Amino acid sequence: MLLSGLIIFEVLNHSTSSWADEDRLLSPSRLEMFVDELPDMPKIRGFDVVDGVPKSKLLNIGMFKKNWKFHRDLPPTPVFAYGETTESATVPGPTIEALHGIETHVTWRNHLPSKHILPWDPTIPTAQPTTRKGVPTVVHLHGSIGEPASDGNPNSWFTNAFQQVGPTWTRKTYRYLNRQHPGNLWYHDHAMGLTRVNLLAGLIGAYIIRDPNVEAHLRLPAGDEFDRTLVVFDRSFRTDGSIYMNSTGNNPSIHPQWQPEYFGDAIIVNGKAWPKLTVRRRKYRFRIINASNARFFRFFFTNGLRFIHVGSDAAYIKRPVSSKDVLVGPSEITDVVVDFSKSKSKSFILANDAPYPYPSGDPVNEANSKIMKFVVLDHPEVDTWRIPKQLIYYPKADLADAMRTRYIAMYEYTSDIDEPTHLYLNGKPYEAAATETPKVGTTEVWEVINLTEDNHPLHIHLGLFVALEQRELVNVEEFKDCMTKFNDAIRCHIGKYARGKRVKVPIHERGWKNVFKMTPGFVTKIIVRFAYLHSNASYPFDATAEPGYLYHCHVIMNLKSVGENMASKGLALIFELWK
Ligand SMILES: [Cu+2]
Repeated sequence: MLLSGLIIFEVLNHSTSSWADEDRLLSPSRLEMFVDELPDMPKIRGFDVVDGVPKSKLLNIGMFKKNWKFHRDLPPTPVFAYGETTESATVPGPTIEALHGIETHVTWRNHLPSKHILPWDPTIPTAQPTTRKGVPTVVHLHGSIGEPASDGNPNSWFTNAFQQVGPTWTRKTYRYLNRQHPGNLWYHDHAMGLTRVNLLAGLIGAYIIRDPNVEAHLRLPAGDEFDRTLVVFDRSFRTDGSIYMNSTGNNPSIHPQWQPEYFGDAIIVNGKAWPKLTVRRRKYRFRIINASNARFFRFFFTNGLRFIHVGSDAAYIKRPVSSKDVLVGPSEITDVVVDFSKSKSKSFILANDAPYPYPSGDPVNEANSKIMKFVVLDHPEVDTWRIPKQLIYYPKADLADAMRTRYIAMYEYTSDIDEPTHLYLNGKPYEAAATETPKVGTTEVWEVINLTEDNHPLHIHLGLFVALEQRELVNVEEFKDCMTKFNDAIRCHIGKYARGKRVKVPIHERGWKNVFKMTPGFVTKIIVRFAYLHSNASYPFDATAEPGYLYHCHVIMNLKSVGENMASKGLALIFELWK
């Protein structure tokens, strides 16, 4: 197996002062908060039931251009939306509900027009149809353990009616095995160079794998009313309702349009800006997905109500953990229970205080510090849901089992004007040959060295990992100089530098994850497992097949590359940055 990591990510320039058509930008203060009800996205069952027996199902989900109302007082916004029909397509898309052990097959169909609704930058390696017509798309199911050909490789893109396809495209219908542990996933576009704009346009949606055999006895809040998915992201709008995206790059002479990170001031939950939800005095479960391109959220309730964590990313944690706030990076999922019977106020706000970019960017403002409002009904309720003492335990990763240690360094390169131009993983461009070769069924230690200024959520496809330790680097500039020269953590004596303070992994993030927030100036040790968690079984598919898998930073910018040159038996993981 081989695993090639290359990241090219960049750090942002989110300064609003450089916006050329600022006059057309809608001030978020023009939109009254908490006027729209929180919608629930349509649900699509990923299986059939025949004579009481669940059976595999084929879904047809399209991508459509349509108008979407993000707020009562905002004109309709042109978006790209997932759905079974144009009429039923939504932003975010429908929530797919899959059943453990029953396959869901999806034919993802591109019905998009010949031109994109957002500016994209041709100087970034980008999927480009030879006809120059059509919007390339490809769907990745984040958190899925599945075959490479159904993983949504950035070069497996396709345009409307499959008229044009990318170099690694092989199939119209993706096969999701759903043999993994139950939990929360999400699907989103992953097309080369267009991930950032395709997500901004609306190509995102939730996917839940349920396993009643191991979940029912937990008696966590269940059913449409008490078990809800919240897809949260930030956007800016123009006065005509259209999505605002700066189209002047931060390094105009190098990338005319490319902005390394996107931040919007309006906070959208399930497709509405700052919605409200009336709740009963009882427990609810919220599966919260941060679908922003670059914004971190540190959620908290203004009345001090607590989050009771039951899962992180796609897996349950061992036992519930209570906290006052929760930091959720781009692409991360937090799964919590909130007990509204404990609320001391009739209404309160789910708020955010994470600087952007995180952690050392601008402080939040009036608009982006608010997420949504909760109104609690007066009358007491009999609550049959509970919070069990134990959730689901998956065997721990044992360091002694680790086959080897890899060092993964994130570097940032800047231009003459000190603006970021690109970020590499291990100093290699995206197109470089894969250098690492993990084996299916094994465990490895990765030491992730973040030499950039920003926190970067690292996401690994296929494998799951546990974050063990975060250790600050001392004399980081000296170490960076050496690494920039030699790109070799051992030769640069990493041990001499990785001896600053230790920062503990938050208790609710100590389970198996597929994303972890890599603190700048720190080395984070993770233990990665390439096997099923619940059974320890190896994969029932050839994980070494082309076109491999990626690992990447989930501050969505653009996917900068998936090497064509991964060895034929490679489990190629490539860094992307979600910017
Ligand atoms: Cu993923």
